[in-house]
Amino acid sequence: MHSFETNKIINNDIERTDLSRWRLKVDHGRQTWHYLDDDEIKNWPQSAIDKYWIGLPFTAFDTARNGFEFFKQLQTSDGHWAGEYGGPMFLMPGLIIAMYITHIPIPEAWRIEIIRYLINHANSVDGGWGLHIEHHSTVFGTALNYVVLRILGLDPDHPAMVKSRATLHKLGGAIGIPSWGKFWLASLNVYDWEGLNPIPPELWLLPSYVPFHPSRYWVHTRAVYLPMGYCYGRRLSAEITPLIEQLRQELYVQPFDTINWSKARNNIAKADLYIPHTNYELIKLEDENTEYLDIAPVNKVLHILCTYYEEGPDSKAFKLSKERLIDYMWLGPEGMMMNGTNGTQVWDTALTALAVIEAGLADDPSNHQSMIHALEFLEDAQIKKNPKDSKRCYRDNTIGAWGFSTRDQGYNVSDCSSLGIKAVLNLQKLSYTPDLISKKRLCQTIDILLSMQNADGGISSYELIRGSKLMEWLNPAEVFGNIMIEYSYPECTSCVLTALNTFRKWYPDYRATEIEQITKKSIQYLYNSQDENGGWYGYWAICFTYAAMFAIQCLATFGETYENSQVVKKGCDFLISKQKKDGGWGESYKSCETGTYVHHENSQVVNTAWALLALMEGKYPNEEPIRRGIQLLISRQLPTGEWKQEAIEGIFNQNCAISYPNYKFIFPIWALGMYAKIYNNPVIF
Ligand code: LAN
Repeated sequence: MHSFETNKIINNDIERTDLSRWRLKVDHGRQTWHYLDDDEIKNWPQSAIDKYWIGLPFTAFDTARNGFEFFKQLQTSDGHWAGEYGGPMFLMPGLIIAMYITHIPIPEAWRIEIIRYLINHANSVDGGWGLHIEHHSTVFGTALNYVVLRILGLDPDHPAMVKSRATLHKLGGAIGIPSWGKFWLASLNVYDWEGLNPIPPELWLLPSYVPFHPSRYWVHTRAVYLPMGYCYGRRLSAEITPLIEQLRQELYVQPFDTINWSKARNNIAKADLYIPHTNYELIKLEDENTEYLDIAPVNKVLHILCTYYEEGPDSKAFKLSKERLIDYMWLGPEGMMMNGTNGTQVWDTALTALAVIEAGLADDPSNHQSMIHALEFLEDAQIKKNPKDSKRCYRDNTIGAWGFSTRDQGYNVSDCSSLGIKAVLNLQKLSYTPDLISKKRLCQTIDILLSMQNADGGISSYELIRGSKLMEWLNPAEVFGNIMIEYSYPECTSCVLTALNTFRKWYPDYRATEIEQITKKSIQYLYNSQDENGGWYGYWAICFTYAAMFAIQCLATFGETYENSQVVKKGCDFLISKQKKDGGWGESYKSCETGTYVHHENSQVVNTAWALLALMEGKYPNEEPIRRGIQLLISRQLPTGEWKQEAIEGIFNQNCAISYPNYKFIFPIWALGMYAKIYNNPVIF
C-alpha cells in the first residue's frame, strides 16, 4: 500500500505527537480531528483515511486487512474459496484421448480453450511441453500434448505443430515415451501393446498378505494401476481412423511398421490375457464410492475407458461417469486446463479461515458473514459415511474426515482432516458463529486421526504405510519418485499433531491417553526427520520453507521455542541463513528434485510468508530479519490489496509442480496479521 507523499521534506527532528492516536470524525460533512487517550483508542481503530491524510505509512495489519478485503471477493456463494489447480501437463492428454476413443463429443468451447491453453504453455524455445508448466520439454509432455492438439483439430502444418513435432523428433520420437505415455498411445492405437512392460491385472488375485499385493501401494498408484491393468489385460485399442493413421507417421522417426516393439520395452515375462472378474468389480466400487469422481484425474479418465469397454456407451455407469468429467476442468487466463484434483475447496477454505482468525481479522464485523459462510461450507464438506464394501476395495473408514476437495470425492487425507477440524474449532469459538458441528462429529474426526500413525511415529497422506520400501524397485512410472507406498511426511505429521493438541484443549476428556501417546511418538518423528542443516524436506509444496512452517508451528503449540528447543533453534537458524538481500525468501522447485535448498532467483511472497510464520511461531529473538520480510510482503501488495502471481508453489512425487494460486493471499495475510499481533503493529517505514 502506498502512503501519502508530500512535496515538502518533513523534518523528523521537530517534536510531534503520537500520530497513531489521531482520528478524523465526520458528521454530515463536518470534519474534526481528535487526539485519543488509552481508553478511547481501544474502541476506535485508526482508519485508512486517517493514515492517508496524516501521511502515515501503512502497517502490517493494514496490509493483511487490505489483502483480505480483496481475497474475500473471491469467496464463492457456497462459502468456499475456489481456484485453479493446474500445473501438471500429463492430465489433459488422458482426458482427450479417452474422450476420442469413447466417442464422447468434445464441446466446441472446450476445444477452443484447451488449444489456447496448450499453445500458451508450449515452451517458447522449442515449442514442446514438459511434465509441468515450468519444466523443460520432454517426450512425455510433448508427444502427449501434440496428440491432444491433433485430436482437437490442429493441422500438422500449423506452426505450433511443426515446431513441437521437430522437438519431439529431436528427442527421438514417441518411441521412448515413459510408460504412462506408452499406455495412452497404445490405447489410442498409435503404439503397440508389445512395447509395454506388462501391467498384470492378475496381481489383484494374489492373497492380500503377499508383500507386493497392489492393495499395499500408495492409494494413487493403486488407483492408477487397477484400471490400467484392466485395459492392458484386454489389450484395448481404439479403432483405426484416418487421424490415427496420420499420427502413426507423425509421432515417430521411422516408419510405424518397421518399429521393433518388443525392443521398445525392457523385456519382462509376458502376461497372459486373462482378466480377473474382480478387477472390474474394484473399478466399479471406486466409482460408486466417489460419486463417479474417482480419487484423482488420472484414474478418472482411465475409468471412462474401462466403463466404455465393459458396460458399453449406453450404460448407466458410462453416463454417470461422463457427467463428472466437467468437475476436473478449469478455465484460467490462458485457456482451459485439467485440474490436479476436482479442486482445492476444503484445503484452501480451512487455511483461509485459520489465516483470517489468527490474523485477528475475523473479529471485524465486516468479515463475520464470510467466516460464517466458511464454517457452513466446512460443515457440509465433512464426510458423513464410510466407503461401501470398504474391506473389499481396501479402503479405510472415512466418517468424520475431510478430504482435500469435496465430500463427494470422499477420501480422507490426514492433513485435510486436521486442518478441517482445526478450522472448525476456531470458527465455532468465535462469538458470532453457530455450533454447526457437534462434539460427536468432532470425535469422529479424532478417531480417524488416531488411526493414522505409522510405526516410525509419523503420519502419511491417506493411509497407513502398507508395504515395504523395497517396493520402490517395482516403480514403473519413470517420471515420479517414491510413489509405490505411503511414507510418513513432516507436513502431515505436524498438521495432525497440531489438530490433536487443539482438540485436546476443548475436549480434554476424549481419548486423552491415546492422544498423549501418539503425540509423544510423533514429536520424536519430527525431531528425527529434521536434516543436519536444520531443514525439513517438504513433500507437498516448495519445499524446505513450506515444511519448516508446519514443523515449527507444530512444535510451538507444545511450547517449544528458539530459546528452549535445539530443534526449533536449528530450524530458525536454517531459515535465516536462506534469507535474501531484499528481506524475502525464494525457493525453487529444484529443492524438491535435489533434496537440498535451491534458491529461486527472486524472492517469492509465498516462501517469504512461510519462513516468517516459522520464525514468528518459533519466537525467533531478533525482530530485524522478520521486519525485513514483512516489509517485502507489504511492498509487493498492489493498491487493490492483491498480490500478483509469482512462481509455482506446489509439488508432488518430488518432480511434478502444481499451482496453488490462493497461497499468495492466504499466507501473506496470515504472516502480516501475526506480525501485527506479536509486535504491536508498528508503523513500517
Ligand atoms: C495432492 C494434493 C494435496 C496434497 C496435500 C493435502 C497438500 C498433502 O499434504 C497430502 C497429499 C495431497 C492430498 C495430494 C496427493 C497427490 C495428489 C492428489 C496431489 C499432489 C494433487 C495431485 C496428486 C495426484 C496423485 C495426481 C495424479 C498423479 C499420479 C502420480 C497418480
